Amino acid sequence: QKDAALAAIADAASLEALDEQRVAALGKKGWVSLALKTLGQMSPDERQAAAPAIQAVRAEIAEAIEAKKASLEAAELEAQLASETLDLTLPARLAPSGSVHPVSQVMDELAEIFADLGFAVATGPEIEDDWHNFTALNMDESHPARAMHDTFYFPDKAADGASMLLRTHTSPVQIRSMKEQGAPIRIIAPGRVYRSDSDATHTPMFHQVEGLVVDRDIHLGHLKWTLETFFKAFFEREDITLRLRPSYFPFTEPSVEVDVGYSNEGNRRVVGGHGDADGHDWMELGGSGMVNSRVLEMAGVDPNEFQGFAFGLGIDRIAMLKYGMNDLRAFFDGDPRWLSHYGFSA
Ligand code: FA5
Repeated sequence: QKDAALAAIADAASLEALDEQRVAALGKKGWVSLALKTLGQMSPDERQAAAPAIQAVRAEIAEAIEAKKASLEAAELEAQLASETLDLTLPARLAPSGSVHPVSQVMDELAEIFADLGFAVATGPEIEDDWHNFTALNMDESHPARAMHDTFYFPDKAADGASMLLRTHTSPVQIRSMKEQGAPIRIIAPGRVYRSDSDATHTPMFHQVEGLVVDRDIHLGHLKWTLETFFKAFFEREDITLRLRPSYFPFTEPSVEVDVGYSNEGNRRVVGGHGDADGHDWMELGGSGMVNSRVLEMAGVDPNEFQGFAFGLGIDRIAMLKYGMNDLRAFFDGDPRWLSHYGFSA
């Protein structure tokens, strides 16, 4: 019986099976326990002869059970560890990741290019007063050009009586920078501007980058060179063609509108080549000109000593051209699918 029990213990496949064997041998009604009970009915001599053998069997069975129990527990732990192991060779699931918005990307790029040309970055408030946005730029209260800006005004005036508005262009930063730093000066001012305006190429909030260079002996040639050099670097092509078209802004004289030549490839506009060539056209990117001497005066710079040029480019239009996007409004819908379509997110 002992050998059969030891074999069954050795064969127990689980802790439960092992416990059944323990009960069968060492439990109250187990065969080892019953054998021990028979000792009570024996004479002292008989008992002395039989007891050691039965005790030894009990010890042997108990020891076998303990040993088997330890090995079953070790195997169970092993199995658990194996099933809970991380497989580090599995490819990781990609978490959705954010990305830089194309407009921010363009602002970074253009700041870098202009930095190489010696321009510092200047900023001004988006909530601006009437004087900086209009009057100091040679648009007094009755100036008809004010009407073209579709201005968002605040209903209440500032404490000093100034009309407050959302700046309609980055040009007020020209005034603030000249008042702060005087001349000579060489800055760009990228930022948000606001006009009550919306269609495929106009949004109520958009971005401009202002440029201002004031020094001695500055002329239109410097303006043209600067814009041409910038566009070549920005669009990464040598065949950029600029057209400076006579125009009018109250704060520049003479004024020129800046057009760039492009071709249509499918429904995508690609910058490059002469706008008058077959299959080409011109796209207006911004306004510019020689800073009006009245503006220099109002900003505290002596127009007899200094001249300057200024430009204001639509950053969103430039971004559309660079990345082949068609509708300006999609820029500000915040749809991640749109961003990823243009390769801007993971
Ligand atoms: C101006 O805002 C002048 N301040 C530019 C300037 C600066 C001229 C310095 C001379 C010297 P304009 O209103 O044309 O000009 O706007 C300039 C550019 O901003 C436009 O050519 C266009 O690219 C962009 N723009 C204008 N309105 C919108 C709009 N609603 N949405 C997107 N881009 C616009």
